[in-house]
Amino acid sequence: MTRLNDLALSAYGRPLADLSNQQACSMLQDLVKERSAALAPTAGKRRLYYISAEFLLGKLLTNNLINLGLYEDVKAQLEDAGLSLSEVEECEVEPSLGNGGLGRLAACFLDSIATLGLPGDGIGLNYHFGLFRQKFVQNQQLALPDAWLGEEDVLVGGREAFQVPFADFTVTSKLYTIDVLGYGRKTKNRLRLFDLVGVDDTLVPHDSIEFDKREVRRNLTLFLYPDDSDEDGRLLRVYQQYFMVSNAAQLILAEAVERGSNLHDLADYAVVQINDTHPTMVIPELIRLLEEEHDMAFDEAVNIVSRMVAYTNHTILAEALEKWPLAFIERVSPQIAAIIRKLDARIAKNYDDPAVQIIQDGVVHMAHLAIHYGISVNGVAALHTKILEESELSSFYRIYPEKFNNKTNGITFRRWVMGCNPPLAHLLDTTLGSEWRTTGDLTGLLDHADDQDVLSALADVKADAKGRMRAFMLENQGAHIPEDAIIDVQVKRIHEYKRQQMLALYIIWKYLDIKNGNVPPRPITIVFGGKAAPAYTIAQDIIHLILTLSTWIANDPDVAPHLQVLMVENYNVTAAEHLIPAADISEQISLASKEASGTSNMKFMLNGAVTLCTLDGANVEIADLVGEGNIYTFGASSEEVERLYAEGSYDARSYYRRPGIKLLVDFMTNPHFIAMGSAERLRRLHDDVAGKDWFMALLDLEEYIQVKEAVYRDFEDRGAWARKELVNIAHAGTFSSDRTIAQYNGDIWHLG
Ligand code: 26M
Repeated sequence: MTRLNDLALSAYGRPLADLSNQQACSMLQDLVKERSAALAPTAGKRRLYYISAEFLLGKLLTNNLINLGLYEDVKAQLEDAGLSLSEVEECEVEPSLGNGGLGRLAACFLDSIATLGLPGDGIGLNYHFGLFRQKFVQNQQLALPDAWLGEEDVLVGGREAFQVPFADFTVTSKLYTIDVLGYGRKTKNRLRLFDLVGVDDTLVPHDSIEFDKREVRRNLTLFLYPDDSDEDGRLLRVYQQYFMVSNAAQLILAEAVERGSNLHDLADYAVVQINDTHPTMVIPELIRLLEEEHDMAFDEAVNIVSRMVAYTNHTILAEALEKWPLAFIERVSPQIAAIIRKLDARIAKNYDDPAVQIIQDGVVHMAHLAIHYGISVNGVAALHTKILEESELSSFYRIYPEKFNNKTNGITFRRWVMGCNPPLAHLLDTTLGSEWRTTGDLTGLLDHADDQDVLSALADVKADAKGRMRAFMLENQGAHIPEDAIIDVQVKRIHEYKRQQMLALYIIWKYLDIKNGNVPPRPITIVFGGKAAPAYTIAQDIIHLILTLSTWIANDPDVAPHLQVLMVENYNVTAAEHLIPAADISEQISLASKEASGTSNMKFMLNGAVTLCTLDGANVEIADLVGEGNIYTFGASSEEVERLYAEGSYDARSYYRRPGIKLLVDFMTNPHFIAMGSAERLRRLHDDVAGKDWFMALLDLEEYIQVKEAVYRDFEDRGAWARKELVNIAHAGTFSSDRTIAQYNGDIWHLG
């Protein structure tokens, strides 16, 4: 392999040992670029296009070095020169082109598609500002623009691509490419990111994410999900979506023709996976292009497109199921609106169930369009798919049972163990041999469940990860974590259904219990991380509660030595890579039925955390695999929850009135506590939890407290805990995204 020292001499005229971290970082990025430029694109007649409004990539350097097989060698050479790869990679800015689970899933999928050698590319938008950067000021979230592009150099190409016709004007797009490498593969795939020619970054001030939303011709690709709390923002989203799918459709047709398609056989050349409903307009856009630009009859175009599009559903939350007023679509593209009307008319003619119409009261239901005119609809965990079939989408399931299928989510082991936890990867190699790196099979560990050497090596791996995490928290925000603390983590977007507020109520309980003299045997550090949508008031209030509790407890000398509450600032993929390997306990406490799958649950498990969870999403599958004794479950079942909603019979007040619960909820508004924070936020959250509690935190709170106490007690039996860790890792292979992608390919895509 290349001598990095020679590279340094030729690039900077200095030996490797004299490079700054920044210089070493750019040099390695160039090396990766050169290596990947030499790889040929994965070939195949039929190609997958994974269209997604989000790709939450995270830093790319380590991942690319791993996939190119250069990682160990580069690390060693850097170390010989007195540099450290982890410090070098800190210079890289992470592309945060996603909000959370759905965007990170897309990134894991690209890695697996390339690793399996399947011909498939991602298509999305080149947002100039990724998900906002989160700062904490006065214990509240401040949202700042994330100008990742200014500093980054991962994009190649940037060629003018297509014309996109909007109602009142036509724009030109620019196409950027990020190479996607597979693990140990000689071919590559690509992430195609479309940008707008003429986009104007100066519309965004440097200290705020507000901008003029009406200037579409200059702002179209500036932001990932501009705030959609007002009409201008929502209209801009429709513009973005149409821009994304028009480019996607034009690219798909051009490439199919290049590979020899006559377009009548397009479905043999391309298959499109639409990631949630955001790219659904690709259906009418493909039809439009086949009709208008390629003289195809409408019926034939509809027929072809309906055989090449598949839809993934990621949520049952009504507010996240996209519905656009037809009038909006009309303003963006009258042709698309006209095609949607025709597609709707066919459905209206054939089915009289009002629940399956595409246009209802002038509103377009994007999911309905995708289901009627696609080959497949899948949920992302077994329970989620069952809920889609039996309740949320039951009217569709009755018409098209054959279209429904489950694809339980997965995570790429390259990033979520090899990249973020090299000591664990090494232990797996020495215990099992290195085949797990490609098969994902870790069950061989079960043969070592009582092997004291392996268990103690596992304890060392965890201690090591905790050391790296403590250093990260110190560096990131000056937080000191005690060395022997139990690490209990909830990281994910802040949302009422995920119930960060329930963990906050537990913290209040624990605080009072310690005040009463019940001192835990070792310090407990509870770590939160996550961003709240700027327009989502209650989520902001929850952040404020957590941060205020953090300060309150840190200031109490009776409690601070035993209980610490931290919230990592600007939680992102990089922070996740530091936190997850260090966790002892993985908090997965959504209200049953609401979390479609979850994927951090899988990342924690793979890194040896024990899960504390409700029976929701993929937690159900984790529980089935690891078995009782290796997971802690609590709370109402999804059936109970669905019944409570159906009957409208959940009464938050009746739980609030229980003295043990009232004490905890009212703590939020106790005059001393409130004096530390914002009375407005704390009162609003208090009243919401006590009076409405739409996601039923109070319903499960008492059992949650009991089970959490049991978890902490069990942690003290260090031998038994190490065994639980091992069993969890051993079963994590099921959640490799390589498995998920092999299933998508076998059941839906049929590539290669
Ligand atoms: C919609 C309208 C306006 C603005 C934003 C949105 C929107 C953006 C992202 C709605 C939902 C979005 O993402 C949903 C998401 O991340 N879902 C998660 O998907 C994961 C991968 O399948 C699952 O593991 C999680 O359970 C699910 O919550």
